[in-house]
Amino acid sequence: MIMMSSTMSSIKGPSSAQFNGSSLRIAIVHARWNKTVIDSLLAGTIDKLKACGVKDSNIVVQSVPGSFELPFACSKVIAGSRVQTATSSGDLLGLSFGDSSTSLPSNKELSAPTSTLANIPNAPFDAVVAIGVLIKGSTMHFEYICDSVSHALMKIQIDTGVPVIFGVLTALTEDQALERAGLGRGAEKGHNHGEDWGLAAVEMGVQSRRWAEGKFL
Ligand code: DLZ
Repeated sequence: MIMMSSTMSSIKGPSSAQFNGSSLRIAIVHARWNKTVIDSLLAGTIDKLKACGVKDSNIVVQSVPGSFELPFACSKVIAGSRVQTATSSGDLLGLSFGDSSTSLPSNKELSAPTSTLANIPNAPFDAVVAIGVLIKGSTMHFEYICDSVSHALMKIQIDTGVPVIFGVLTALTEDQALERAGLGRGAEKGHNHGEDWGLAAVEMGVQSRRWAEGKFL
C-alpha cells in the first residue's frame, strides 16, 4: 500500500476550470442551524460567485430554519423565479400571463434564447446552492436528515432542470464542520468548501445553458 507522507499535498478536490458567471442569476438557500459554520460557508460561496463575475444584484440569498427545510425552499425558489420571469417579460413585452400566483409558465415559454433572457430583470435562476450544516448527535436524527435531504436535493435538480449544488456538510463532529468551513480550531484552519460550491454553481449554470442550446464545445 502507498502511504502519503504528511508533507505530501492531498490529491482530493476538483481540477480547476474557468467559467464566466457575468450573465448568471444564482440563488443561495441556507439553513440557520450551526450559524458560525454557515456564515463562513455562505461568505466563501458568495466570494467565489463574485470572483467569477456574478453580479451582486444577481445573487439572491434566502434562509430556512434547518437543513430539513432546504429541499422545499429550493423547489419553491426555483418555481418562484420562473413566475418572476414570466411576469417581468410580460411587462416588458406588454403581454399578460394571467394570474401569476396560480399559473407557472410552461417549459416552452422559458426556453427563450440567452440574449432575450439577459434583457429580463428577473431571469430564472441558473443554479441554486443549498447550504446546511448537519452535525451528528446521539440519536438517529442526523442519519435521517442527511439521507432525505441529499436525495430530495438531487430529485429537485433532475425534476426542474436547474442545477442544485449540494452545500450540505454532514459532519460527525463540530471540529469536522469547522475545518470544512476554514474555521479549524488547530493550526490547520482547513478549506472553506463554500468556495467550491460557488465555483460549481457558476460552472453548472454556464454549462446547463449551453447544453440546453445544444452547444457541446
Ligand atoms: C433538529 C435539528 C438538529 C437536531 N440538528 C440539526 C443540524 O445539525 N443541522 C441542521 O441544519 N438542522 C438541524 N435540526 C433542524 C432540522 O433540520 C429542522 O429544521 C427541524 O427538524 C424542523 O423541521
